[in-house]
Amino acid sequence: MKGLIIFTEGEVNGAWDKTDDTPLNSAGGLIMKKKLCALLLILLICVSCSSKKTPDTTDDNYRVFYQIFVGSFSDSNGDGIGDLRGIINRIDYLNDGNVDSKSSLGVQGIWLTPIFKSPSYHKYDASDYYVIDPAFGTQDDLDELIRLCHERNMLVILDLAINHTAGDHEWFKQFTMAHQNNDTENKYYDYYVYALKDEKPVNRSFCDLNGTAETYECNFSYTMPELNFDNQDVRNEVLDIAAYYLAKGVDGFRFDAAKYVYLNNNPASTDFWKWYSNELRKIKKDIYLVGEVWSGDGETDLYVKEMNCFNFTVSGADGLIAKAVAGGNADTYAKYVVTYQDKIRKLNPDAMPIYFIANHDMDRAAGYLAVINGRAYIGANLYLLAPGSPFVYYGEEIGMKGARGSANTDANRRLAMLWGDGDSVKDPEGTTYDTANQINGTVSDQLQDKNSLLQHYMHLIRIRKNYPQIARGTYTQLNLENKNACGFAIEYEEETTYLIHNVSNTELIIKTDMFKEILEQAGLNESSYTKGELKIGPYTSVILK
Ligand SMILES: [Ca+2]
Ligand SMILES: [Ca+2]
Repeated sequence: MKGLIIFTEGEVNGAWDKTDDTPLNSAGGLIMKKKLCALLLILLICVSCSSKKTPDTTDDNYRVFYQIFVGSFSDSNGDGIGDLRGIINRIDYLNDGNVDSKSSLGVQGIWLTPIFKSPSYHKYDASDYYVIDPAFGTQDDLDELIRLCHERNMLVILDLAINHTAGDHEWFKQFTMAHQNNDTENKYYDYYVYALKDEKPVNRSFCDLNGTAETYECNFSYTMPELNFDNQDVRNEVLDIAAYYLAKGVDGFRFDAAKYVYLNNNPASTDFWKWYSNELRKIKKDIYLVGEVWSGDGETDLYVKEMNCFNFTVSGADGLIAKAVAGGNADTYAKYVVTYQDKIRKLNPDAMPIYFIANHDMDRAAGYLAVINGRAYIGANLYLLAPGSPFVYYGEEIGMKGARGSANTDANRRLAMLWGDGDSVKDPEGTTYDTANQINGTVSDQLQDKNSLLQHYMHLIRIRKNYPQIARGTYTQLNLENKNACGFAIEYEEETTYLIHNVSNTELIIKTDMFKEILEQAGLNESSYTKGELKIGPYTSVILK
C-alpha cells in the first residue's frame, strides 16, 4: 500500500527528529519521550478541564481574517452592487458570537477591499479618501459595521491604496493645473511624481501630462497617478487619512502595492513603511498591519522587518500548497513552513506568517483543487492549520470558482458571492466567467450538508480557537519519509502538540506508539490511533498529543 511507514522501536527517536537546519540532538527523542510522560501526567490530572469549550477571548493578532471584495459580497438595496449594509446583514455568517456555532464561519477579523469614493468598480484608485463610495454606503454604515464586529471580537481592517490616487482626485486636478500654469507655488505642484518627457526614468512608467512638456508616474494605469512620498505634505496626508479611520474605530490596514511606493527602490520604500507603521503604532499600539509585497521571499523579507506581509510563496496555482496537493511535494511545503517561521521571527520578533490560498488578484483555488475529490479540503488545511494569521478570500470556503481566463480580466476573480438565498448581488462589470462552471454549490446548500467544504472551513477555524498553539506555537518538522505526507511538532507553553497532514488520496499508516491520542481530525475521511498504529484518511489532517 502506498504510504506505509513502519518504525521499529529503535528507529522512532531518529525518525521523529526535526529536519530543519539545526543540528540533530542525539538525545532529542529521549527528551521528547520524557516530555510526553510529563504531559500524560498533567492530562490525567486535568481530564475535565481539557474538554471544556472556552469562549473566544483572542486578544492578540493571531486571527483568521476574511477578505471581502465589498462590491461582490452582499447587496442590501437591490442595485446589484455589494455594500457595507450587505456585510452588516451577513454578520452572523461571518461570526455569530457563538464559538461552537455550526452556521457561522467564526472569523476573527475582516479585510474590506477599498471603500473610499472611486470611479472604478474595484476602488483601488481613490477620488476622496474621506468619503465612503456612495455605491457602498455611508460613514454611518461603517460605524455600525465596526461596532457589530467589535461586539463579536472581530477586527476590521481597511485596504489602504496610497501609492496612487484616481485621476479625478482633487489633488491631481490641482497638480495638473499647477503644471499647466507653471505655478510652482501651488501646494499640489509636488504632490505627484513627475519628470520632463525627455528626462523620465526608464525603469518606471510615466504618462504624458496634458498641456505640458512633462510626464507623471503611472505604473498601474494612466488613470492612477503616483503620489510623491519625498514630499512631507503627502506623507502627512496619508498619515492623516489613516489616523482619521483609526479614530473611527478601525483596527488596522492592509497596505496595497507596498513596494510600488518607490518602485524599484526597496531601501526607499521600506524606509517609508518603517516611518509610516511606526507613526501608526504611536496612535494605536496593537494595530493590525499587513502589507502586499507581491514577490518572492528575497524581496518581501525586506518589508517583513517593518510589518507583516502576505506570503506569496505558498499561495496561488503555482504555490507550495497547490504543489503539495498535486502530489509528491508535501515535504517541501512543511520544510518551508518551518524555515519561514524561523526566518521572519529573526527578522522581526513581532512577525507572523500571513498565509492565504487566493485573493482578488488570483485565480480561485477550486479551479485547481477540486472540491469533489477532497483536494480543496486538504488545501484549506495547509493554510488554516498553520502558524500565524491566515486570510480566507470570500467564496473560497464554498469552493467558488473564478479565473482570469482568455478574456484576461481580474473581474472573473471577483464574482458575486453564491449565497443561494436570493441575494441581489451581481458579478462586477467586465466578467466573462461561465456560471455553468460553478458546480460546488451555494452557502445555503453547504450549510445543509455536514460534509461540505463550508462546514470544513468552520471546523478548521474552531480548531484554531480551541488549540491556540496552531497559530502561536513553534513548528519543527517531523520526518515522515513520505512525499505525500508531512507533519510538525508544535511547541507552545511547555507543551508539544503534533500535526500531521496526509496530502494523498490513500490512507496513511504510521507504525508508532509515541502518541497519546488524536485530539482533532480535519478532512472528509476517518483517522484512528491505537497504540502502535496511526491511520490517517486520504486528504485528512490530524492533531495529536
Ligand atoms: Ca448595493
Ligand atoms: Ca509609487
